[in-house]
Amino acid sequence: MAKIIIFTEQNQYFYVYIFIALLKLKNMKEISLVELENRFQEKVDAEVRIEPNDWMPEEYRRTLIRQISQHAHSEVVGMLPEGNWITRAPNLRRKAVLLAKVQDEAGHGLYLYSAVETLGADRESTIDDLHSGKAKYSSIFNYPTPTWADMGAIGWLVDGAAIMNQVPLCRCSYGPYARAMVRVCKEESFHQRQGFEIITVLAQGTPEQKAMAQDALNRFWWPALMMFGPNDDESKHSKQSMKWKIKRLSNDDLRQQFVDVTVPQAELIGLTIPDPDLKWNKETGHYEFGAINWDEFWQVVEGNGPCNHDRIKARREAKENGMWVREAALAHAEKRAARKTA
Ligand code: FAQ
Repeated sequence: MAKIIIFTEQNQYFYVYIFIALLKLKNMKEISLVELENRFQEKVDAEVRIEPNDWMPEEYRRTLIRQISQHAHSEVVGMLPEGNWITRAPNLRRKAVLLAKVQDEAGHGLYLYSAVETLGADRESTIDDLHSGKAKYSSIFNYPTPTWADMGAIGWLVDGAAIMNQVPLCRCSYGPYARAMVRVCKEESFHQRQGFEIITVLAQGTPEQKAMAQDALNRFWWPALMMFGPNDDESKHSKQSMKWKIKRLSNDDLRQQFVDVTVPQAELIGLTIPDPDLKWNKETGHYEFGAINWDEFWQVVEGNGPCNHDRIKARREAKENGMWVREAALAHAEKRAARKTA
């Protein structure tokens, strides 16, 4: 039976008391949230890893889901430009190596999707976000690979840039992401060397082969610099991500490290970096480089790059065409479970 509360002189003190108690409870809740956040930051500052069952701010969780799922999508979409050359590799050794490399990228995607799941996100819906265009993936994979030299340029420059960015991520505050990165970086360093070997062989080959290597460098150099993301003052997530030690180095610092390491490699194999403003600065101990075309970067990120449409179409079709395998596996698992309970 519903009880009607009548506010009388006799019970008014009781309700005032309840009201004050509720206010206190609300305050306590706020204090404890601030306290939880402070304790979390102290842990991060003391380099204690955050694990899936630990308390974490909701925004920290969301930032990790965003970054790790975008990273996973990049690995998987990143199989496509090189996958384009598996059937046309120039010899058996090159074919076997390229096949292994592309399979490694699939593996990286799988570790990363698993890391996303530890944060409570649903793997399939993050993949659907990629297919619907809601989720981003690295801009670099929207450029075409018309020649074999592009396999060299991708390994050398794209995997080279990926390592530069991912080695600091091995010290990310979130345990599952940091641990996945350790294995990923070991494999990426093999990828970088196989790419550098391809490009070196071409650069030392016939004039046509050298021209092919130079052309690949010309096309991939600037997009590789864009991989590190917008300049620090335009990077909306960097400040908070660095405070939480998700990111350990800024976009610009990593880009500079990449330029400093890569320019001497190009010189060593007799190729020219396509940047007339590139020069060594003795005082800073770094290379100065020309202006990046950020307009092009944002166009590609927003879906208007040369291959965005084809890349997403290929991923969508892969899911649709593989659906019967999932359905068959599920039906088989259900049948087995039913047999066990019977
Ligand atoms: N492409 O505030 P920030 C690989 C977006 S793996 C597209 O600076 P943040 C292996 C960014 O998401 C390559 N979008 O963002 C391989 C954000 O948009 P949102 C992938 C980009 O997260 C090799 C907005 O711009 N690696 O190559 C890009 O703090 C060969 C504002 O930017 C990773 O994902 C971009 N390049 O810093 C595979 C590493 N840059 O989300 C196959 C992990 C920025 O607000 C073959 N990720 N954006 O809508 C990271 O380290 C970071 O997420 C950054 C961006 C550094 C990429």
